[in-house]
Formats: sequence, structure tokens, C-alpha cells
Amino acid sequence: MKITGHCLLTALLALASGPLLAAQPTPGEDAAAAQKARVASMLTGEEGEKHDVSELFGGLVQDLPSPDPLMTNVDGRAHQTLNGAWNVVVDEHSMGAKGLFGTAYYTPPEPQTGMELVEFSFDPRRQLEVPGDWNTQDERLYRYRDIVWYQRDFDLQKAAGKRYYLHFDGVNYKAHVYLNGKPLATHRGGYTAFNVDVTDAAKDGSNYLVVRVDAYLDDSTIPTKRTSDFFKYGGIIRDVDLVTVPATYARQYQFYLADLASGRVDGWVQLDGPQAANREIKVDIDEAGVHTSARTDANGRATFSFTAKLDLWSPEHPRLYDVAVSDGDEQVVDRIGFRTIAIEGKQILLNGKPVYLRGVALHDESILKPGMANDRADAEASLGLARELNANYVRLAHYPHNEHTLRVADELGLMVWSEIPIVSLIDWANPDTLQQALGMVRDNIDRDRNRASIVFWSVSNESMPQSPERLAFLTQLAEQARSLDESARPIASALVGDPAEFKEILKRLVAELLFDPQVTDPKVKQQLAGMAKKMIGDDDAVQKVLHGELEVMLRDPLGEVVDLIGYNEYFGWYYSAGLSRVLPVDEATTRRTMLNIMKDVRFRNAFGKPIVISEFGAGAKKGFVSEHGPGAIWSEEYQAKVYEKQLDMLGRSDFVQGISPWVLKDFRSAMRPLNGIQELYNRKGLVSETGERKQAFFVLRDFYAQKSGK
Ligand code: GCB
Repeated sequence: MKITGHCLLTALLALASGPLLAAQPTPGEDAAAAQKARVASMLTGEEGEKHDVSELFGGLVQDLPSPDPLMTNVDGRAHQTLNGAWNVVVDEHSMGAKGLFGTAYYTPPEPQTGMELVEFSFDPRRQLEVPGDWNTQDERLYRYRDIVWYQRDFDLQKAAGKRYYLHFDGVNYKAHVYLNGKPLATHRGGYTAFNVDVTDAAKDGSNYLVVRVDAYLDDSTIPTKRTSDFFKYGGIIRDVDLVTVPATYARQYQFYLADLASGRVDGWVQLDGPQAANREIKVDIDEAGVHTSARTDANGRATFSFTAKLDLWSPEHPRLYDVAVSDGDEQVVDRIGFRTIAIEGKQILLNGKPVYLRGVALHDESILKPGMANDRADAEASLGLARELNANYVRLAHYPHNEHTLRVADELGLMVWSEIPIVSLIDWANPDTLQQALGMVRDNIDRDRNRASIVFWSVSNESMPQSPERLAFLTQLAEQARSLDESARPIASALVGDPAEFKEILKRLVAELLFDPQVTDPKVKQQLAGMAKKMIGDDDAVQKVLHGELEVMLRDPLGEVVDLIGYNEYFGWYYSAGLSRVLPVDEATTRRTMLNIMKDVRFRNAFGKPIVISEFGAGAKKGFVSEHGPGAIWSEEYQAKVYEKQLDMLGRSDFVQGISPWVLKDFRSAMRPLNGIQELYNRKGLVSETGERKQAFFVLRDFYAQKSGK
């Protein structure tokens, strides 16, 4: 074997750091140890000439085992926060899991003699706040989408009969967790909670906790790297806690109003631990006089069914009860609201009565500070604005939001559409991508199934193209959601316009322009006449199109799978831009015509299900005055006008049972580089990124006031 250059260094590392021919660790268990073993065998000739000098330069890191099944309601249990300043190392070469010379970044430091070559350190000179995205904390990391190692110590005195969990409410986008030098678990996917049982890995006294955070995305991840219009913040974006539970504890439970007429509440409790079988579980709802109990089966699951006289949860009266679940060793108290939600024909029924969803969509970004939202104050600020709009509903786009938001929504009485980050083009045929998505649906429901506010689980946003692979993929997600949520919340998806729908709109525009007295150029008229003939037919047919309804009929086969059809439409904004490209008139004329025809649009679907307009909107920069005068694109006036036309249009479709205009607040998006206006913000907010209300805010507020009978 020829040993040269870097390879020699690598071989020396092996000699210095452990037994030659050390047993190969299980793949993914400990990358640093694996590297040492490989180098050792390289040196002794086991691997012959196949050695790989790239070993020296970090490289890909294998995934560790999955986290442990998720517990719900961390706040209702004994816990200690691990929020605060964490030490960090930015690792764009992915060196840390193996480390130069085998000192992986997760290895606790050893006593120093002053003669060790170690080329990284964790110390207070470089720190990031947790929770928090790194992009807005350090301008050097604004557009960084790679690896950062986070480290902090925590103290613990372990007690007999207890288990300890590290609980993360969200790490974007992939987390490797290490404690006291031990690789423990990998969680894939941002925005969803996970926890790791560290009872064995933790010790009395100081513990050395390291999390490798990888924000890299590609075409097979969810979300993908490119096909969604929001900023891909990296970091430990949400709360971190050390949770203490008894050896056997109630990991998950669900209580929900199963029958409105009789007041029957159904539920179940799932214990986790060695004593899970045949245990008595007590459930108390003192304020409703409920004191009941059941025994767990061999799998540690107890089921409940009892009747109670409960004040129903609703937007007008968001009543929550303290529900206490006790298994003898622990009592977990949750604040739970009781209501029913159902789809019947074209209607949405809340507590058995039809309800119109006066909504708004929002991203999980803060109004109070730059970057992602992550605490109660953020939730109160955003949802407070929704209340100011007289909303009773919010669409939490495009991924599960932080838990504070759901808790505040429960308290404020805002119904919630909850979704996972399946946006546009996804690697539908990739089984690994499907596994990621199924995991997200599970994580999301495991955290939030007791939130009365959540009325729909959505499986996708503007997913495309309408292929069999996509349908099979999303059908599995819908089935997963149905099987994990016994309360049978409706499943939704936000669909998007397809060519057949746009063709109908184009026909109407052609007919309209053909008879438009402001379009005078004979050549243009001739072109329009030609288009009308080809697309519509004879004069009678053109007259029918001109004076009839403009039906937008949704036929996407995903409509069959879901219970509620969301639809994103951009009449007055994108549609005018897109369709003007195929019309012989300018964009201004197309926009004017489009705004005129909107009153005749009717949204329907082939499945007889209710439609919620999950998005509409227009961009406006707060205070912008165009050189072209008032009402130009990007002005508040134009945005407000689109809202007026939209609200009028949507009120004419009896299929439409609610709306969530896009979007509450201007949000960061790397897709929006227009200087002077966007500056990397999507400007469709009803308020600016700092909460300044735009004109459209008041249009919507007044509309909702009137809708709610205020
Ligand atoms: C959409 C997407 C949303 C975008 C929005 C827009 O249809 O669902 O993610 O941000 O349009 O502003 O273009």
C-alpha cells in the first residue's frame, strides 16, 4: 500500500486514536468512530488501494436512528427550558461529524496540555439565541443554507424512576442530536416537534449537548430547495426543553366531542414505559364534573367515552377546560376545547351550524422582531391582528407553526387550517420523500390533535402536476391523517388553477375585448375576432360567453380524496399578467377587463364539496406612490381595489364557504428581488413586515365586520 500526503495524516490519526482494526460501528451510529476504523484498516492494508482521501474533508454524514415517539403537551409536564444563548460553529465543509483528526464536534472537550491540535471551539465568542433562526441574528448567515453546530451545557440530578427527554419544537431542516459525546438521533424536516429519550445518555452534573443543524434542501426534501415562495430559515427555530416524566407516562392522549346531541366525549390515552399495560388512568374535568377512569390494554392504551354538559368552544366563546390525565405517577393537565367540525354537502358545520370562514393566511414570521416567530408575544401580535380584522379563522401556511400560536388560537377562538410544507413540485415518485411527508403529518398531529382551534389538516399547497404519482402520494398522506386523528377532522388541500380553468377565463377576456369600445385598433380587433372564432365558435357562442357566468370548475382528482377543497386564485393579480401575454392588448387593458369580469365568475367543483378560497391577493408596498399615478401596480390603492373586486366576486359563489386572503403580513422570500419595492419580501401583506396596516386591511376588516353582523 502506498501512503502519501493527506492519507498519511489520516493513517497517523488512526494510530494515535484507538485500536487498529477497531470494530466497525453500525452505520450512522458514530461517524467519527467509523472514520477512525476505516483509516486503521487502510493503514494495515485491509482496504488496499480503495482508501478515500476525501475522508479528511468531512463529507456526507449518515443519519442516526429516528427520534422517540413524540409526547404531547410539554408545558403540562415537569420541564426545564434550554432556550438561551448556545455556542455555535459554522461548518460549511461538513467537517464536524468526523472532525479533523477524529475530534468530532460533538466530543466533550478533554483536559488540555497546550499541545493538542484542535481546530474548532465552542465558546461564548460565537453564539446564537435559541429559539431563533440564524439568518436574522447574524448578517454573515443571512443567506446561509448549510450546517451549524449548536452546543450548550445543562445540569441535571437524575432521580430514580424518571425518564428525561430533550424536546425540540422545531429545527430547520435536519437535526442530529448528541449528548455527552454520544450520537443519539436524527430528525428530518423542519417545523415539526420531536423528542429524544436521553435517560441513559444523560448523567448527574453537567451534560454536554450538541445539535448539528443542517439547513440544506434539495429537490427531494420537503419543502424543496426552490419551488416555494418563502424564506428557508435555518437553525433551532423553536423552544428546546428538557422534560422529566415518570418511567411510565401518558405520552399521547386525545379527548374530543364525538356527539353534539348527547354531549358524548370520546378519548384515549397512550402510556409509554415498562408498566404501560393494565394500569388505571383517571381523567378529571373538574369544571364539568367529569371524574372517570379506564384501564390500559396490553399495548398501554386506555379508551374513554363519557357524556358531559360542556360549554362548546367557538370563535364567539372560546371556552377551554382543564383536562387532567393521571396515571398514578404523573398528572398532565391540558387546556382543551370541545366542539364538532364537519362537512355536510357544500357546507362547513361548526357545532352543527353552518359557518363561513372569515380568514387570513399567515407565515410563522414575527411582527415584533425580524425573522421567525417563536414565542407567545409573537403569537398574540399576529393573531391579535387577525382578530382586529374580525376574522374567525386563520390559515397557518405553509408548514406547522410554533406551538404558542396554536395555544393562542385556542384561547382567542380562531379556527385553524394546519398544513405541512408540501408546496408545488415534489419528488412524488421518491419513496424516501413520501416517508418524510408521512413523518411530518404524524409529527404535526401528535403535537396538536387536542387543539380545538384546528379544524382542517391540509396535505398540500398548489401541488403539481396532476400526475398519478402525485395523487397516490397525497392520498397516502390523507389516509395517514385520518388514521392518526380519531376526531375525524376534515382533510383539505389548497388546489391551484389548471389549463382548462385558464382557458375559460381567456375565452371570456377575448369576448369582452372584442366588444370593448376602448379597444379601437382595427388590427387588434381583427386578431381578437380570429381568436374568438377559434376558441369559442360562431357569434352566438361568443355572445353566450360574453353574457353568461364564467364558471371555474375544479376537477383536480385530488378533490375526490379530500373533504374540503381549498383553492388559490389570483384574479386581479397574476392572472392579468399571465393572460395579457397571449392577448393582443397591453397589460393595463387586460387588468381593467379582468377586474370588470370578476363579478361573473363562479367557483364550483366536480365533487359537490365546499370550497375555501385559500389564497387571493395582490402586492402593495406600504406608502408607495407610483410615478404613473395612484392605482398603479404595487400601490395600496390597487391592492385595495383587488380586494374589493375579490370580495364581491367570492360572495356570488355558493360553493365558497370561506376565504383566507394571502397574506396577513409582508414576509421574506428570496424569490422577490424587485429593488425599491420587494427587497426580498413578498408584498402581499395586509400589513407591512412591521405591522403597518395597508388600505386593503381596512377593506377586509369592514367586510368581515359586516359578515359577522357587527
Ligand atoms: C401562491 C403560493 C404562496 C405564494 C403566493 C404568491 O399561490 O401558495 O406560497 O407566496 O402564491 O404570493 O405568489
